[in-house]
Amino acid sequence: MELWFSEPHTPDVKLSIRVDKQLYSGESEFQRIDVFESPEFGRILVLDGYVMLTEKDEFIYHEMIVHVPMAVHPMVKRVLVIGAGDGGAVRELTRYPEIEHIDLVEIDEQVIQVSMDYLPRVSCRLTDPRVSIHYEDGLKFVRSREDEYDLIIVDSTDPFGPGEGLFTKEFYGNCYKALRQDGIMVNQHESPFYEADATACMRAHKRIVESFPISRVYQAHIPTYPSGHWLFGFASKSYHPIHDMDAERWLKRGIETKYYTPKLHKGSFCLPAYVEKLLRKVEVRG
Ligand code: AG3
Repeated sequence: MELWFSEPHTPDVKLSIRVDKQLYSGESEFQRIDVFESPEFGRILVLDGYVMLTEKDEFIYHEMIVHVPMAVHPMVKRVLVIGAGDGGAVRELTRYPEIEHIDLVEIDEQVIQVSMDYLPRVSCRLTDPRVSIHYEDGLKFVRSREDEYDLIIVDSTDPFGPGEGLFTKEFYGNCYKALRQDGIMVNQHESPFYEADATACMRAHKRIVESFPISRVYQAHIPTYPSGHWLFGFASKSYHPIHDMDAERWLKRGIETKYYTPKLHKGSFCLPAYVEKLLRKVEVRG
């Protein structure tokens, strides 16, 4: 008998991955959590039916959400990570010795537990002494923070369900306030390709543009996400994502990556014409 996991990407398109077995299935207070084992992608973490990561391609997402801002900001000491209970973003962050403290805010304790139990290659640095885990709603957590972080990473789910609040104007405004005067915020920005995702993407971009003086979008190819073409947002109070990126400084650290390179960093901000057009539509301040 063949077992397949499918995620609908639109009402008319789905991605199916053959699985050997289901390793975990549970219902938390917030969502359904599943873990599968598959021959092509290794283990797969699924929340409410949506692929969050697979062992085979998670390096792309996690390297791009972490190393891009880290190569721009000259001295990151305090980081806030919102969502990301799988620990992938934290794993990449802990490779930087200059980072002194990481607050990880995850609403769902069960996601962290399941990742620790079934995804050790991703969650392996959640026990780093610099990491404090808070089981809280990210939206509420940032409300009370001011002038505290050099970098905020918003590693949310899609803009519905528990992650919805992490795409609001209020949230981005509070992130701005929680950042120091030269802070950077990066967020997972959905895909520009299918209509519903593109709408979410434009909505998020509009709100970020209204909240930060510098706001750019960059891209990566993530095979298991809808359309495979994924965007990230780079929002900043003072640093420019390309002009302030110091390739030499980053390379000197000797961090070994599988996807990210300073050269790719620059290229990732060069967007296809149709994506530029989509974003431009909402960039007019008003
Ligand atoms: N968070 C963003 C996943 C979005 C995927 N969407 C989908 N499959 N429809 C990933 C969390 C990784 N730390």
